Amino acid sequence: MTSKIRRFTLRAMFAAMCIAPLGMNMAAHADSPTKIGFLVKMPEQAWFINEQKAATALGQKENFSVVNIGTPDGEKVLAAIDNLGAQGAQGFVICAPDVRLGPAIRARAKRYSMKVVTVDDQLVDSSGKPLADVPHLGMSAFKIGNQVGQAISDEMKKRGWKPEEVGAIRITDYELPTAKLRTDGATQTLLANGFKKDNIFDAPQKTTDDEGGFNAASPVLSKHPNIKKWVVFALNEESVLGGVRATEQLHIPSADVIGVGINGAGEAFAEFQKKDQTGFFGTIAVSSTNHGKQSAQNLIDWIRNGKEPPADTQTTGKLMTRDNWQAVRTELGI
Ligand code: FCA
Repeated sequence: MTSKIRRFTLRAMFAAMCIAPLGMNMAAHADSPTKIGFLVKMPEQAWFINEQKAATALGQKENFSVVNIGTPDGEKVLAAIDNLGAQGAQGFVICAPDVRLGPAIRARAKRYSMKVVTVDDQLVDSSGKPLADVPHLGMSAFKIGNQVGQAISDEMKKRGWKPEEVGAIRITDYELPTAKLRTDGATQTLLANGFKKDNIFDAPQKTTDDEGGFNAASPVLSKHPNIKKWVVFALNEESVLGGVRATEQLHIPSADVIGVGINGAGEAFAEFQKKDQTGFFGTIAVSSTNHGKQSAQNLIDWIRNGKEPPADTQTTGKLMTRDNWQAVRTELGI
């Protein structure tokens, strides 16, 4: 009898030991917030810092956690997806270091049944066509480029510059479709406003940051010492700032330079706060906060409610200069 009771007690204890961790696990799973990744190509750039911050803040409000990862090359992207898979993440937002990684990224996400949405840079397949089944949110690139061209043209007129005496440094990245659309848009508007086609010089950049802009612009400036007035444009303000720094290096007076960027993030704010105006005239500000928040929201709604995000959301921008930057910044919640 006693041995029977003991056996029973032992069995019950054993059963309890087996069930307890299982039960705890299930409870932990039900309580633990949904987890997503937010992968960006340049984690040091203010634009991407803002996006990740906004996604994280939304997660705190809506009970999901965001794993922010910097993925400057293809290997890091794949390692990050593996890492997210191991952590049980259910999806990720990505701005990839190279949009042609599209099929590889999609395949790796599928391995872990993770959902993917892109932000800023849309993934493409091997023939350069956008991946239609990966929802995207990005700038209305060509239109924002048009705004860059208009801002430059207006400022040229205001300064009374004659088109024949002005050169343009077009800092380009033709491997990245959104970048090409932006500089194409700016070019179209400049030409429509009477800019001389022959005075536009291409400066291909290796990286889409200040250094990339500086290195691209310097040789173009050196090659044309006869041109005294310059305008500078590119896919983003970091690159334009690099171009403006190159004009400073050659002692071109800031009054003879009109640089207009795109983004409206930390570096532009720092530039507007300098005591004297530099060659950086302005930037078309887009809300990085909104990009981060909305792309994360789209992904979460997809994971939680099965609501597939719109295939392609395009955002708008607003000219920001020294005169209005604080107001625009507040308006866009940057
Ligand atoms: C690209 C650029 C970034 C930002 C983003 C919206 O990824 O590299 O600077 O402009 O598009």
